[in-house]
Amino acid sequence: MVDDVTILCTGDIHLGRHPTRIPSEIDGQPFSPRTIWQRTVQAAIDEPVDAVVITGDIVDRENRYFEAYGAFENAAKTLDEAGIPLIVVGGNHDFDVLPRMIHDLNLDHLHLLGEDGSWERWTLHRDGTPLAHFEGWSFPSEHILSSPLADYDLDPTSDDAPVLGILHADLDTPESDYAPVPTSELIDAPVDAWLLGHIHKPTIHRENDPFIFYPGSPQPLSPKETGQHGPWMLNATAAGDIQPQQRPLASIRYDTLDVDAQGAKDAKAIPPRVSKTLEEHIKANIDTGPLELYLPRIHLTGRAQGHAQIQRARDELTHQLALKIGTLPVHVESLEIHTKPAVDLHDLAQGNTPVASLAQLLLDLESGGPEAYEQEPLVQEAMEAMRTAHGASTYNLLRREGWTDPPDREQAAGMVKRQARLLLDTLLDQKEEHA
Ligand SMILES: [Mn+2]
Repeated sequence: MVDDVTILCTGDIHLGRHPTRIPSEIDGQPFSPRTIWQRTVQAAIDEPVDAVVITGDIVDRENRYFEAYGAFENAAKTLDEAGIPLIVVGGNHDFDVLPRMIHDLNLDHLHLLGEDGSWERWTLHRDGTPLAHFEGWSFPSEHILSSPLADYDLDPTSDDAPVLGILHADLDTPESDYAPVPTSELIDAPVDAWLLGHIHKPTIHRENDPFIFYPGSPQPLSPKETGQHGPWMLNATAAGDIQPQQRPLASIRYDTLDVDAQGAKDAKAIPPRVSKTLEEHIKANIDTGPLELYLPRIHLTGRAQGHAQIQRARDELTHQLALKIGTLPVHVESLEIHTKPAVDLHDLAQGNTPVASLAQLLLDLESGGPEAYEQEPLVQEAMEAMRTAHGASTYNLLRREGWTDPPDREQAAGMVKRQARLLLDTLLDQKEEHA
């Protein structure tokens, strides 16, 4: 009978990258992933855990020679001095720099597994008895088009200690350039738990036989990475059962929240509604412990008489929406107006006026039926214009970083609808003013 083993696990730290959309008036330095890496190491020592595991992309590709090296090194040395093993694999971002960093560091308790794309096992012992086996594979190059499990060739273990697989890979995404792996291959391998990297959103895919999960990035890095982030405490029994518990060590959090603007008469009505929704949401769903900044994206929904005015006041509103809830600073990262004017399109579509044409356009587009084809030339024209804008050299960097995709038909139709709504409501406002 072997003892339980406790592991602190995280992935995708991306040292050198900074979380996006932090307001410029705030010092971004304390929000760098390096701070959370230091917190993670401190948590490992305080517990203390039997090992720390990182599932790849420790260092961000874009900034690997600058701050990343030192940020990794200092905390790794602290861990080494505490005698806690650190077990890592390389991902698509750090396949080349990580092996070099680790060889230079030359620490006793730091283990890079599966260098050059071969499977490798390292066994943790306590008093001469195996406590856990760690099996890992590292990216040998930036792009890997096939499943690394095809090369799994390790001999079976001959004791009771749990086997933990560590792999940077893209689960159930066959067309991926980043080591596509089907869940079935992970299930078939003689491994009790799979600790994966690459996806930044923390996700448990399978509770047991085997346990499969992405710990996610310990600090979220963009508004797409919503929800709670932080490293995970994993308790593994000899039978290979895993008890996972996330430690919410991240200092920022992104979320997307709907705020009901139903019946709002003007822009003034919005801030109190946003504050109320935020307050309730934070109280009910968020462990604010180590959080130092909350960056929600707000979707305003509902039918509002003040729709056009709210739309025009968007920038102003976004700035007004910096507040504190309890002691937590909150900055609305962006405000998206999805409100609809409080009108009946069928009534408005009667007659031969600009308002009637716009109302008919909206009815056609929203019907999704054959009527929508009537408006197809307009949608195509909008798409062409959006693609031209997207292709402008100004956006070269964004495109290269993969932060922006060329607009598709659906986005063009959405844009036409939003603009038609806006125009319709503006015309109605003017009518009201003249009346
Ligand atoms: Mn990756």
